[in-house]
Amino acid sequence: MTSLIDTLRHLVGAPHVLAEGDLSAYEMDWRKRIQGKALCVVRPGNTEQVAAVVKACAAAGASIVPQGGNTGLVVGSIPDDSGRQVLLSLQRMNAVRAVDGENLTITVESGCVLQNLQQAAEQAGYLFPLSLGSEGSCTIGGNLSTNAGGTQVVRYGNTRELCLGLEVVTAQGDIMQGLTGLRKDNTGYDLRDLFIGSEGTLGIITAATMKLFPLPAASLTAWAAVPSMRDAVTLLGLAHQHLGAGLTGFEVMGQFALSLVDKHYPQLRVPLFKETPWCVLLENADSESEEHARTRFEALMETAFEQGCVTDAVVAESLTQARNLWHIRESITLAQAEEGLNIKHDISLPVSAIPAFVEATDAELMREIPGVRLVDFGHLGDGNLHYNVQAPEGGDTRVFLETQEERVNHIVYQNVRRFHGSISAEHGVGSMKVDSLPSYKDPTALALMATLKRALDPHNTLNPGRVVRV
Ligand code: FAD
Ligand code: 2HG
Ligand code: ZN
Repeated sequence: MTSLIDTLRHLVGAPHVLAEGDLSAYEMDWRKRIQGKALCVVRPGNTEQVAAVVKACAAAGASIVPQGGNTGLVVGSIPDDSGRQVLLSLQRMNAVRAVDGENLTITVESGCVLQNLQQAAEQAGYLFPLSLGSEGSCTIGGNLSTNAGGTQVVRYGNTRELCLGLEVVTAQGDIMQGLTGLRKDNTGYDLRDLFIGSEGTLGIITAATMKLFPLPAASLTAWAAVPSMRDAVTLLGLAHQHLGAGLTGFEVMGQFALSLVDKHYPQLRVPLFKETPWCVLLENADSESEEHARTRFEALMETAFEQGCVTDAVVAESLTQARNLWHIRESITLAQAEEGLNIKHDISLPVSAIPAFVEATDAELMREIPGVRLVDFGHLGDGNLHYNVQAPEGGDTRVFLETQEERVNHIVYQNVRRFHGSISAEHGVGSMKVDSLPSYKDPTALALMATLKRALDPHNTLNPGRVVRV
């Protein structure tokens, strides 16, 4: 294996192959649950180098774990503890290659940090709408590989819907040049969509052509107190009716989730949460004038108050206030991490089933594990809940995970099945759900996934043991 490290140094330059010192930024998962050990971390600077690295690793029989910003939440981007896997970091490949305003596209390398991509789009006068709490460190390659969702999906779709073309290095080290900005192309199988969401198991994404949108002319943000999850769903229906395509975000947050933000970040001044079990954060971004947008927004809130699905509300008066409200929402993950290790779920359900799911699952968990604390929040507009579970107050969180995680997952996943949902809407499968998937995925679909993995990566070089076992 020393000779592989030497070969890699020769291919990408010695300073870009790290084999000693503290590599925990690459080897530990974001949630600090698992620490792996890589043979080395290799940081290629261009697509040809990525291809050469893959060829060298394949020839040496070493497997590769691709990594972007290492913000993934399902342990898919760190090496195992064998000390034999090569961690391939895309971080140096972060250039914006081109902006085509007339075609409304931007072409970027996969290591481009999402926030830098958003800023590049804005500087050119356009919107790149993908938005996640981790946007300061996650990369577009990671977003594509996990088909990330975030807070604008209700209007713009998941990362998949935002992508037109991909450049990919295959498991054999060949370069698939698919960086097209075409919106229509029916020349055969859709390989782009195969790589999107494959979590680094089928190919390494090195660049992408993404869609741009006009910047909205007006944007309104409100924070509403709602008496129940059923009322939150009613409010969502009203928002669709009143705002149409102007509805860009619709997030729900439970009282306990917000109390954690209040506890760990009191300076954020969480509004309204003390008097209500649920809050909703909704956003209306419109191509119409501010005045038109405001009239429609006010009509929505008036109807919601009349119907009783909103009992109180705060409407942001400035961009700064709107940003502060979003910041509170985006801080739930960090506040939960401050509170201690926890169990995460990123489930999806038909929106209509969410109130019954929450009622049934809350009751079952509280009955089975007295004192358990439920951190419910998420992208209600997309039917996607982060149904997270925190140890009882004062309990040892590691012991809680060791003794209760399987049981908690079983209860949650059984209810997801009962209400016709999916066990992962956003974060993917990684290592954390790979052994649960066979119980919840259609067996024919799972067998086809394994067939594809074997066909594209017969030697299991790319991210083995993640998504599907072969
Ligand atoms: P990594 O964590 O480095 O990798 C993720 C997976 O993609 C791994 O399997 C890795 O092997 C693979 N991969 C990475 N880059 C490539 C590449 N170029 N080619 C092939 N495979 C690759 N997720 C959401 O969907 N919605 C959210 O709202 C959201 N909010 C978050 C908030 C916080 C605070 C945090 C910490 C995470 C959040 N996430 C969210 C999860 C995470 O940020 C996303 O999954 C993100 O897309 C991962 O990007 P990354 O660059 O960090 O990828
Ligand atoms: C979010 O929506 C992310 O904020 C993270 O998907 C969710 O912390 C979580 O469970
Ligand atoms: Zn999310």
